Amino acid sequence: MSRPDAPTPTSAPAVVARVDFGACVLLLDDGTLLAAHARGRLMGHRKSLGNAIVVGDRVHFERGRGGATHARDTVVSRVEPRRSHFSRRVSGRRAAEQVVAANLDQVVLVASVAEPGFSRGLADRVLCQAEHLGLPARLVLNKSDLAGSTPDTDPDAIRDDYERASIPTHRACAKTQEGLEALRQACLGRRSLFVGHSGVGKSTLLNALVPGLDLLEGAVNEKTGKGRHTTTAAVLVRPAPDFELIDTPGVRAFGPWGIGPADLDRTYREFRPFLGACRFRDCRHAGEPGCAVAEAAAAAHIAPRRYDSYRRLLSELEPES
Ligand SMILES: Nc1nc2c(ncn2[C@@H]2O[C@H](COP(=O)(O)OP(=O)(O)OP(=O)(O)O)[C@@H](O)[C@H]2O)c(=O)[nH]1
Ligand SMILES: [Mg+2]
Ligand SMILES: [Zn+2]
Repeated sequence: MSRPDAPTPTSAPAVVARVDFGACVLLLDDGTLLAAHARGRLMGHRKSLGNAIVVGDRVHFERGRGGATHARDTVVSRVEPRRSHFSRRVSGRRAAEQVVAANLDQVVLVASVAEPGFSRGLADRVLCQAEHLGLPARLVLNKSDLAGSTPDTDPDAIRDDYERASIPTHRACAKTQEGLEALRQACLGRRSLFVGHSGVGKSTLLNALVPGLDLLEGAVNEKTGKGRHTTTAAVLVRPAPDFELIDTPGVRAFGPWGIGPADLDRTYREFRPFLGACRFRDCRHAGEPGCAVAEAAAAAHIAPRRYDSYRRLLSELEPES
């Protein structure tokens, strides 16, 4: 017989909706939220990176005596193996992985066409990372009410580049609701991770997709048009069974993790038909003679702006000589 004050093990796992090192908020299958903390040994020696338990993890927990709802009394005892995850390089000089969220079905990269302006570098890095990790990705071009007519402010011009790369792209506006129904349809039946620069409207889009949700939104800086890092921690919401959205804090710069210079070409989906057709087997597509990828870009079979971004990212990934 167990002691009366022993914790009661529960078999049904819960999903981590929020986590701050060891302190978690768990989302139970019936939709209730429960505060809990993780056992020290679960956190491991790389505790400071916070990778041991991330939003989206499926965890087992034990309730304290009397089924108490106090965080101190509910303990996360086990994390189930992840079926997928999204990660990035930690910010700063350290070379380490930061796992952003786990058990994902897709990455929704949110960008805006103005305030802040579209950043091709960030978009391509996030898309490469998703591709590298085997996660489907889509691009949302928000704030279409602020659209311009240059290649980087016209959502239709941007969309053209990405759709040619087989990346589904949404022209959207959280303000006028443009494109929101299509985005909702694309997120139903899945768990989606929303990522992007600060101020592009991730939280506003989630609020628009989920009636009654009240995530904090923050005005961009009037002078710089940049966001103010309003969302400070990843949070998972489940408006309906099988419909889960994860909001994340805006990224300042996105460093890919685990992608070497030799892997990069495969993470640009539209390059694949041309890989293997270059004159040199180890061609990096950076100006070598007889390069099939460069020829495809010159003939506009590959969007030249995507090829330029590949070359830029490649030069950053290559060790300085
Ligand atoms: N004009 C316009 N403004 C929008 C649109 N969507 C969001 N905004 C505004 O953009 C600002 C930033 O929105 P947030 O939702 O806080 O942006 P975020 O991406 O969550 O930012 P972080 O939490 O800092 O990463 C707010 O003032 C929103 O009202 C849109 O479609 N059009
Ligand atoms: Mg936000
Ligand atoms: Zn080549």
